[in-house]
Amino acid sequence: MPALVLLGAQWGDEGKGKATDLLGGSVDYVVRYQGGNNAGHTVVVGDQKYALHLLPSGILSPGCTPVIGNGVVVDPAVLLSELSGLNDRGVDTSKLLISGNAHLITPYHQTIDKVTERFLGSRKIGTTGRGIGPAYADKINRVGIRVQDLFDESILHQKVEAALHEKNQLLVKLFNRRAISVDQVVEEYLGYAEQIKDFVADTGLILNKALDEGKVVLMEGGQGTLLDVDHGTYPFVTSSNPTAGGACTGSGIGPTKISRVIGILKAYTTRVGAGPFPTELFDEDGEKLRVIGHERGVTTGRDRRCGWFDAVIARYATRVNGLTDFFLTKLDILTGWEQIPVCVAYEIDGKRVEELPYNQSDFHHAKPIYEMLPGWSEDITKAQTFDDLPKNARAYVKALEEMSGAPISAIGVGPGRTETIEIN
Ligand code: 2SA
Ligand code: GDP
Ligand code: MG
Repeated sequence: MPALVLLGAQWGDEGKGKATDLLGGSVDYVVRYQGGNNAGHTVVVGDQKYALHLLPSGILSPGCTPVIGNGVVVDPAVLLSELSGLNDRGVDTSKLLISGNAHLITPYHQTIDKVTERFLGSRKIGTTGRGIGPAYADKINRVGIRVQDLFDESILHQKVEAALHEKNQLLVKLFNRRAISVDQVVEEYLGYAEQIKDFVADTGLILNKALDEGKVVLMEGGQGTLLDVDHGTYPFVTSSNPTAGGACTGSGIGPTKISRVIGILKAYTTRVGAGPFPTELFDEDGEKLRVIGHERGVTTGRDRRCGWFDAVIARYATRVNGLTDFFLTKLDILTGWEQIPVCVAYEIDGKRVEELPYNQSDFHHAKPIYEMLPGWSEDITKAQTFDDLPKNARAYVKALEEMSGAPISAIGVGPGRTETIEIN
């Protein structure tokens, strides 16, 4: 089992943090390959709850080296505060490695993120406001600042100046804001250089050498498949590739090294931010899922939109990621419904559609076609094996597996590490 990928199969918040932590004890490296501190990955260890944003969830597994790959956008202020928060709680963070090629988020990216959203008004994306999109835009536009640039003052100055040239005009003329001072940004960022220099490395080389030595590398995705800038519900997406291909470009590990791609799949569906969501519920069932499932953004505290399981999306995730298996999470939240609707296809303009429509307008018009599955009322949070689950819960899992196109290898019945059923 050389390299494996773990990613969100829906719109994020499927329980990737818990799943990564579960595997953390049996892998040598955990790598974040995209996104930044827009992510909110929750890990519950005993009575301790951790919310990780930028750091890989593997940082909580003592034998594991956490890595921030080249595909991540790093806000150094957030990085340092997350590290000190963990240190205060007794977590050893000294093994962290950060790619020198990762791009930096700066305060001007956050400003642009927020003013752009305001400017879009009702067409806004509902971003986390962390500067993620503008930082990736600069990367693609070749005016980004990389971690390695922090260690050469003159280069840093030149690059910040180049990056701010157009932005300041935009801020002043279009958004009626004050121009941002190049010197101030440079001074602030030079201050971070000293504090992070010991973590910075050629992570692509280190990871490939480790794989050659037979070590195991887990790549942990942020957000989810439907938030992918290429394969998601564009423009209502994040600005990176959470899908499996992103694991290669964002870590420097080639596809032939990857033997397993796990999709984390919630037993129902949630979304935070704007954009189409065919199975979204606006009734008391939706409210019940939100309350019982504690569906609230880990980074922004926003309420998540909730809906029934959508098998069209799950099949799509299997296809675009080449998934080998799924971890099904939060099955316990569905306890107590007499019947559970599952979306098996869409109706678009009077026609039944089995595949995710690639045309965005079609997706906006898609109406879910539901099949009703019988529910269960027994408490399942203590179940340790598949056979411990009530008959209808087993049937629900089997039905989802059949519809989703890949085997389910683990089932979450609670937030804790041990509240997991592993299936061989
Ligand atoms: P951005 O900030 O540019 O990445 O926002 C673009 C869209 O991506 C969504 N997005 C997320 N969706 C689910 N979970 C995320 N992480 C946090 C969490 C979210 C939070 O774990 O709860 O706290 O609000 C995440 N990050 C980005 C975002 O909502 C936009 O739709
Ligand atoms: P991530 O972004 O994919 O890591 O997911 P989040 O941490 O944003 O949201 C998932 C939430 O569900 C967290 O509060 C987890 O602790 C919790 N969770 C994960 N798996 C399970 C499960 O099987 N059952 C229950 N009840 N909670 C779970
Ligand atoms: Mg999350």
